[in-house]
Amino acid sequence: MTSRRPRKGKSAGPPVQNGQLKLVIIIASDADADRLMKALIEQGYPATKISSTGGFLHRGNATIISGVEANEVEQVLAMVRAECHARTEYVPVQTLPFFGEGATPSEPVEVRVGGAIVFVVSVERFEKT
Ligand code: 2BA
Repeated sequence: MTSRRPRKGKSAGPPVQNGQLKLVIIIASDADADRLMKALIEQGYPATKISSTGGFLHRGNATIISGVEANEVEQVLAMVRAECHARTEYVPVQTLPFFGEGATPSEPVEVRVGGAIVFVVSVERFEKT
């Protein structure tokens, strides 16, 4: 994979417009997100990690946002696929939001954990002040 570094001259100049800039929003488990952050920064991609919480499992996860050029999105997605692996886990049904609607308390429920949820959105305007 080709490295993107160094990111010279990005802090100056006019705002980027016309959809050339994409915001990649990645929701991942904390462990996967730490590795992904390290990989992104090593490869020269800007990234911000925000602590977040999954609505279903109520577990802490991480949301990474990375603003990149449109032609860099696929490289970022490749890194996400390399670092974030989905697996299944059994969780006690009592911890889930639907507990009480006919579920048997003793039955653990299989859920997908890890992996990543990714949104790619066009950025209307980017400005650094
Ligand atoms: P959670 O909402 O805590 O969901 C954790 C995992 O539980 C999900 O993994 C999914 O496998 C399962 N799950 C979620 N809702 C379910 C339901 N109604 N019934 C059965 N199983 C359910 P992922 O799909 O990989 O999602 C991981 C985390 O990504 C989510 O954590 C949430 O924080 C975020 N996420 C997923 N889809 C999203 C979306 N469309 N918009 C915003 N955030 C999303």
